[in-house]
Amino acid sequence: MQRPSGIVSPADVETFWRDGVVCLRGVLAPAEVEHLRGAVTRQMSGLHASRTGYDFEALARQVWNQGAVMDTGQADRFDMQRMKEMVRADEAARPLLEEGEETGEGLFFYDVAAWKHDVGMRSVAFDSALPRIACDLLDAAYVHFWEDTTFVKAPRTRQKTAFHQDLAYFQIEGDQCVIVWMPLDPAGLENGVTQYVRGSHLWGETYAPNVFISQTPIASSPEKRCPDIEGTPDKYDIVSFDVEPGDVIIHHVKTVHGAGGNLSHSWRRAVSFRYCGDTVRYFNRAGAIPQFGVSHTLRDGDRLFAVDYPIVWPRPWPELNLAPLYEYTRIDGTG
Ligand SMILES: O=C(O)CCC(=O)C(=O)O
Repeated sequence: MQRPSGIVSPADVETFWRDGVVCLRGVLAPAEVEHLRGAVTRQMSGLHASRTGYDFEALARQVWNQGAVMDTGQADRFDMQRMKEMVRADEAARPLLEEGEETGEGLFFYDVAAWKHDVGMRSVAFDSALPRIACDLLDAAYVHFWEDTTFVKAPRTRQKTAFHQDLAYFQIEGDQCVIVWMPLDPAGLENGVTQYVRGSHLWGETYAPNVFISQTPIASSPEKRCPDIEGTPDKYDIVSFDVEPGDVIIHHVKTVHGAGGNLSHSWRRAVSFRYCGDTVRYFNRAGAIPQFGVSHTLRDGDRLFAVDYPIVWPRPWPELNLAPLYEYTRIDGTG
């Protein structure tokens, strides 16, 4: 049944703050799921020409292969050669692969910031029930949209997503921030649904970003390495949910999480949205992953008032659709 727009129950709020993660069923309408699928299909179609799209499984093969020259096509958001050197220099690094035969058919597609050019993605990010849900969970006065990220694992993808904490990936200070993970296909452990370390948002730690395909921390981050969750899973209270398109899993920005590969015959497409509340401040932290196409001039400590981080809840009036207003916003800051 469709959840009434934007309503989270007190039990949902309690679960979120206790566990650092909550699964809400039937939040997105079928048409909204279709918008996301369309956006992801367009992103994937452009992989070879894209500046922001990567196949992390192919890159992982190159990282572990001594001779390989890193080939990222047109994508220039990460210095992959540097990343390869970082992983090589890390004595604890190991490939994070599901056991099984290497078929070469896998694909771990990663892309960001489709909201800037894809009205379907933008309409779900801005005009679905999600902004209000984020605002209610965070008990925020208002919420900004920070960014969308796409994570697709094709059938026969062995590459796992290394466990990590999101906070130090972002140029923010404060933890009034949620990440909404939306499956576009039925997802469970067999095809790589996300897994969360329950209560890890309360550990009082900030962990360095890692490179997703290995636990190797980004060298420029001053934060400590995330514990080896994959290597010692029994030590942790790891939770996951079997989900259908339309369901959403929302985690706190400090909740440690990761995902398996996808050895099943079905796709595991997912989009993830990040929302920040009013107490979050801009912080250009060392080691954070550079954002694509931002034009702001925010300084550390500033509130997130910038065209790059639209306020998406509350709306000037509840029925106003915000997505069309951003058609006219140039993302490169020149117009
Ligand atoms: O889908 C995945 O593999 C990872 C998702 C994730 O890390 C996130 O949404 O923050």
